[in-house]
Amino acid sequence: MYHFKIASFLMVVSIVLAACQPLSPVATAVPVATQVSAANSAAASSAAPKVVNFPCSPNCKYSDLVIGFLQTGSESGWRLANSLSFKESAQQLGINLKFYDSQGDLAKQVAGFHKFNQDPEVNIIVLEPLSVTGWDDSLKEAKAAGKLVILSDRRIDGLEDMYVTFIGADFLEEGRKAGTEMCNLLEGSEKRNVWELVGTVDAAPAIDRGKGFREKADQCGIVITNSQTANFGIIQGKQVTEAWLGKSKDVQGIFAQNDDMGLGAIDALKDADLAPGKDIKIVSVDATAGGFQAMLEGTLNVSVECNPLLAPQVYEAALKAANGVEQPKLIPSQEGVFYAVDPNLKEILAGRKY
Ligand code: GYE
Repeated sequence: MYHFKIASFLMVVSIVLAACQPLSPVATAVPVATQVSAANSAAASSAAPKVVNFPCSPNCKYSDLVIGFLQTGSESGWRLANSLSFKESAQQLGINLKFYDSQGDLAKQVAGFHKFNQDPEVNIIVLEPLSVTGWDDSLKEAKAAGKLVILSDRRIDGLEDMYVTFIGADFLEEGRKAGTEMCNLLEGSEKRNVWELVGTVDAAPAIDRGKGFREKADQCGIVITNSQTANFGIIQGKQVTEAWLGKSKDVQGIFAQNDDMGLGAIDALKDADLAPGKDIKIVSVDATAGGFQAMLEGTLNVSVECNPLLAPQVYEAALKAANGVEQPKLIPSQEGVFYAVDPNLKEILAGRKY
């Protein structure tokens, strides 16, 4: 029940945070400090703006940006840290942020996109997409409305010319790292049956991490004997694992596509009197505080980092876009891998923000 305590705490935080959100997903404005000096806007407005819809261009400042942020929901510890990164950085930089919580519902996220396209105040839209497809109309409408669009956290399929840049992780590489670690952990093992807890269906991290993991797993004789979505959630991670344990205990490893599902699996294994991290090796992705706690406890063996603190890079790209600065289509985030056997794990955790 240990992780349930951690996770319940994280969940309580998320539920409290979610509870603060109005029932129907509406954009909540984050208060800002306005720093626009009259001189700047006067100077900027005399010359033709470099970018349509930005009278201040090419001398825009953060306080000229009104950003409509389309968040996926509050499904995991990673997501909470990611939302906080956007709210806190907006406050620090004086950006007017309209935060939209899609509550894990793609239709609501598309509706939120339309709402921002129609909002005359919004000049930049940041999308963290629940799915890799379904954005053609939203992006066309944004272009017609002169809104600049930035993808954060997750990629979409194609449509590169419809958004400024994508800032986030290489999920395929995260999957490969996880596969390599599971191969190493099962090296001496006679059998290599692995169960996979998959993230939200059609979401880029779920698709790419699974692909990357299989690339490496196939090379070391790992057999994936169960694979099912648990929507990046701890509760579903536990339920899915319990159902599998009800049928068989012939498993040597569990690949959880995020820490939260991994914590759920660990609780299910404990309830079944199995020893997670020992009898059954566990590899997950995110490296959040919850994942670190489990590694320190020895129930999680490895967590591949996925950095949620994307806001500073996204806001920097937004300001450059407003000022007409060309940017690469992909701006990767920096990430590592963390091990339960690392003697410095406690110190590392003490210095982390998530
Ligand atoms: O791994 C998971 C979250 O999109 C990278 O979404 C993100 C993933 C992350 O729910 O914890």
